Amino acid sequence: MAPPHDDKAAADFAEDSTHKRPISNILFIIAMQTEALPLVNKFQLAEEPDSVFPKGVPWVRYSGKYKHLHINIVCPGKDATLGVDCVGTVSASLLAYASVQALQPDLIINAGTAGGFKAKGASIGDVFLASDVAFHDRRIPIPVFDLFGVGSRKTLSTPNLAKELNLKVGKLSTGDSLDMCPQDEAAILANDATVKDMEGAAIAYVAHLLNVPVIFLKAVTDVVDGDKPTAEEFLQNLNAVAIALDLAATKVVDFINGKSCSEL
Ligand code: FMC
Repeated sequence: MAPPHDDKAAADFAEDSTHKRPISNILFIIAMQTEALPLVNKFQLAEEPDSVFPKGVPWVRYSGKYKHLHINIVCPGKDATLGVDCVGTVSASLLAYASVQALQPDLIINAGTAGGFKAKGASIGDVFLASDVAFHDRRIPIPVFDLFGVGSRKTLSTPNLAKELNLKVGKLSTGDSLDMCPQDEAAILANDATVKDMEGAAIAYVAHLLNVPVIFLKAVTDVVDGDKPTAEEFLQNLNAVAIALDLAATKVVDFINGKSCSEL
């Protein structure tokens, strides 16, 4: 059943029997290979050459067993022409859709880096669990279409996970740019976001369409309301923060092992 939109949906979700079954199949969706590889090594996953994906796409899948869990990590891979990771909402949505169809996960984890707002308590290296996701660059100033554009959703409620692992919890805002123009800034403020990324809300949309619970683990590589240029700070911190992210993701998986969604 879908990640709930509101309190009633959340209550229905908690009642759903699939929600009470132990989780056995986890799908990580990770935008950048630098973010994914430490986790691939940690779980001793193997790259799957017999791809479940259409021929010719750059998407990469690693899979294996860790404790009682089947784990798949999928990445959008490198752009065929430019050789860089296919970051952003378009690749993330396509990959999420194809992966869920092929792999039928019990739970999706979107793990990745993000910009953080120090005014909302974020610092470099913090790992956040997102309580809510929304878009900040889909401006449609027509009644109701405006709300569709923002696409605000609650994520799967995971109070025990947040408490046990001492993770910070905050709202995540998604857009297709690394930088932030004044309109995006106003929308991020309206979304009350602590962290911003380029994939989260798109993956939440697909997860909702296909009725799969999803959680978001976002590690802060750059302080958006700080004084350093974002791109420079992002590149400087990417490797170190990827390690922090992967440590947190490992603890999350260890916590999930043997539990159902309703116990998170
Ligand atoms: N703004 C938006 N995205 C990011 C960010 C920021 N300040 N820092 N790190 C990211 C994430 C995005 O989700 C992309 O996958 C990648 O890192 C940057 O291209």
